[in-house]
Amino acid sequence: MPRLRALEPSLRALIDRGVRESPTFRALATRLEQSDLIVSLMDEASASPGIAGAAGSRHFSQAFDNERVAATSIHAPGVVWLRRYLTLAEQQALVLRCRAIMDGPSGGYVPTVRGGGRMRVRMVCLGRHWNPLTYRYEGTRADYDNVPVPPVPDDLAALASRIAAEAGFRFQPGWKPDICLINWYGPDGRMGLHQDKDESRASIDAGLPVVSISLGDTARFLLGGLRRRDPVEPMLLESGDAFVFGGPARLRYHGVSRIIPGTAPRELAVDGRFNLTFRQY
Ligand SMILES: O=C(O)CCC(=O)C(=O)O
Repeated sequence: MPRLRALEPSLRALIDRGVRESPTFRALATRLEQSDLIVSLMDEASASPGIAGAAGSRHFSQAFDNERVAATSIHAPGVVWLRRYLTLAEQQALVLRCRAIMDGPSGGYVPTVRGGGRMRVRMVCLGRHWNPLTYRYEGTRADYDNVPVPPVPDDLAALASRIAAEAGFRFQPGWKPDICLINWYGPDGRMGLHQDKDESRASIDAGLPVVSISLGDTARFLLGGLRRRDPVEPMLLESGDAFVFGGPARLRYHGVSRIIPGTAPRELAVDGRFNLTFRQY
C-alpha cells in the first residue's frame, strides 16, 4: 500500500494534464485500481473537469470501454490476463445471452458435489455436462434432470478461440473449445480452490488453455500453484476481463474467494457475476 500511495502524485499530475489516455496513466491507474486508494481518488477526480465522465465513478474499469484491449498482461508463464478485453456493448450482449441460458428451460442449477455439499454458484454447462458427483463430463445432466446438454454456440467458441490466440496460444491453430461452463455468483457466491483436470488426458497434456470471461461484479480470484498447498495470489477479475491459463499453468489451482457487490458496470444491471470458462475436452 505505501508503494501504491507513492504512485498517487504521478497519477494526479497526469489527470491534471488531461492525459488520461496515455499508457503511463493506464499503467498507474491499473496498479492503483487494485487498492482501495483508487476509490477515494476517483471520487475526488469526479469533481475534476479533466476526468469527469471518464473515470469519475466507482465503475472505473469501464472508463476505457471503447478500446479493444486496454492492457495485455502475461501474468506468469502460461497465465495471461487481458484486462477490459470486452467492450461494454459486448459485455451487455453476453450478459443477455448468459441470462437467457441460465433462466432457460435447461438452465442453471446449484450442483451438489460428491461429499454432499452444495456449490455456491448456479451452473449450466454447454457442450458437455460436468457431473459434480463423478467429476466426469457427459452428454446429459445425469446428476440432476437428465436433460441433454446443448452445444457451445459457434460465436461463443469463436470468441474464446480469439481470446486464446490473443493471449498467445497460437500453437494449436485448430483449438476450438467444445465445453463452456457458465457460473452465476450471487453476492455470497464463491468457488473453492481446485484444478480443472476433468478434460481429456490429451487436452491437459497438450496444455490446451482454459479461457475465462468475467461479467458483472468483480471477483476476488485466487491463483495458486500446481500443488494445493502452494501459496495463492489474489487477483481482482473485473467485468470484461478475459483470463487464460494453459501450457505450464494448465493445472494451476484456482478459485473465487468472494464477489465484491456493487462493482458491476451499472449499464449491465446485474447484482452478481457471470463467469464463462471454455475448455476443449
Ligand atoms: O469464476 C471463475 O473465475 C472461476 C471459475 C472456475 O474456476 C471454474 O469454472 O472451474
